[in-house]
Amino acid sequence: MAQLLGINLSPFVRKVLLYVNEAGIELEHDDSVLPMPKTDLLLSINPRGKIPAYSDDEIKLGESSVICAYLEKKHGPTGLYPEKPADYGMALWYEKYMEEEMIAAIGKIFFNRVAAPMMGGECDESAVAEGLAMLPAVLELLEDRLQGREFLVGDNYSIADISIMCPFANLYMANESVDPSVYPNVLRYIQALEKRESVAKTLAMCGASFS
Ligand SMILES: N[C@@H](CCC(=O)N[C@@H](CS)C(=O)NCC(=O)O)C(=O)O
Repeated sequence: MAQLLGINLSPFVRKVLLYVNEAGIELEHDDSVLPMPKTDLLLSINPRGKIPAYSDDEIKLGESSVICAYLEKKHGPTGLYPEKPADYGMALWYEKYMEEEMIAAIGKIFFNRVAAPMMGGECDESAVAEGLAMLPAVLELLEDRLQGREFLVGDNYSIADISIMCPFANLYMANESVDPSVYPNVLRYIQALEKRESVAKTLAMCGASFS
C-alpha cells in the first residue's frame, strides 16, 4: 500500500493529507517520522531527507507538490487541479507562494516557538521577530486576492487552497492569529475552509485548527 512518512506538524505533510482526504485516496501515514535526524528509512525514500516522503510499489518521492501532482496523474482527475490553463497556472503559482514566501515568514515563527523547543533547542527571538516582520506582506497579498472570492482560483476548491491554508495551522500553533480588523477576507476564507469535510477531518487528525 502507498505510504506517506512525516510528522503532521509539518505544513507540507498536512498538504498531502488534505489532498488525499479530499480526493478519497487511501494511504498509510506514518506520523512518527521526523526530518531530523535523517534516518536511513527517510533517506531511502527521499534522498533529500525532507518530509513528506511518499512511496508505493512504483515510485519513491519527496516534495509535497510533486507527490500531489503524481497522485493526481495516478488517481485523478479529482477536480483539484483547475482545467482552464490560466487557473491551472495560478493554482501552481499559489503552491509555490506557500512553499517560499509563506513558509519563509510563518516557518520562522513556528520553528522557533514550537519545533525548536520540542527538539530540546531554544526559541531564537530575533528569528521570530524576522518572521513576524515578513508576515504582513504575505497576508496583504492574500487579503487582496480573496476580496469577493470564496476560493483563491476560479470558483472551486483547488490545490491552491489546499496549499495556502496549510501554514495557517502552524501560525495558530505558534500563538499568532489573523487579525479580523486588518485581514477580514483571510479570516473568512480560512474559517470557511475549516468547515469543509475533508479539511475538518485532516485538521482533527493533525490536532490543528485555524483558531
Ligand atoms: N518543498 C518541500 C519542503 C519540505 C520541507 O522543507 N519539509 C521540512 C519539514 S516542514 C523538512 O523536512 N525539513 C528538514 C530539512 O530541511 O532538512 C515540500 O513541499 O515537500
